[in-house]
Amino acid sequence: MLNIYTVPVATYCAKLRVMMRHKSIEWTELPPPGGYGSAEYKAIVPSGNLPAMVHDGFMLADSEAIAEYLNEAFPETPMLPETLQLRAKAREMGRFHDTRLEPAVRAMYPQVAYATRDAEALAAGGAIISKHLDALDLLLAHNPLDAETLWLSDCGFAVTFAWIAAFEDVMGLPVVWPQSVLDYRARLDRFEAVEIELAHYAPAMDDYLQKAKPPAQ
Ligand SMILES: N[C@@H](CCC(=O)N[C@@H](CS)C(=O)NCC(=O)O)C(=O)O
Repeated sequence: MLNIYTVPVATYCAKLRVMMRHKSIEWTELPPPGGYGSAEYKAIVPSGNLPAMVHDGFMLADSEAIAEYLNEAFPETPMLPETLQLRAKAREMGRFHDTRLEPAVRAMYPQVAYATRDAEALAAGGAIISKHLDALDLLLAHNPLDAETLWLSDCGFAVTFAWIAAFEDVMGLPVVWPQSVLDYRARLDRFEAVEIELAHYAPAMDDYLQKAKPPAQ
């Protein structure tokens, strides 16, 4: 039995759901018992982080550790390349997402609420995200991974691109997308697992983004 602890809006659980859908893994989603950061939850997941997993009694936290574990535990439809060097390149992309692009997008969460939004912070955040998208443009230009396959490293990008686009839409986040990144996003969105997950995730994103709207006159 595979239990995933999460909350509906969690980006990194959406990332995991993309991979679990792609590999046809069945899972049960649970809220952290006692709430996020509670002593009750830390008794199960000592770091208190989300997402976390318990698979047949084995607990693991951190989406990338979980994704790699599940990729091996459920070997059908492998999502890491066969050779040492290509696997390393896939991990390089995944780390770029988890440690650079997504944290820059997450840094914009405090700007979502219309009432307390700071125009300068929004502009500065957009510039940082654009800088990371430029770096991704270069990474993609040298990316040796087969473009017809959905890799572990693709799952986070598919979700984070949806957040960047939503932030552009609801709060005018100023972002410049290199054409190669737009093409990459379109390519990811064509995978069924990505399409299904983004449709499933949209209501949680919409709920979170309600506070971005100006008050009704
Ligand atoms: N790199 C982590 C990031 C996950 C993450 O940021 N989770 C948030 C909730 S959405 C969290 O647990 N924050 C509290 C903390 O880091 O202590 C992963 O991939 O799992």
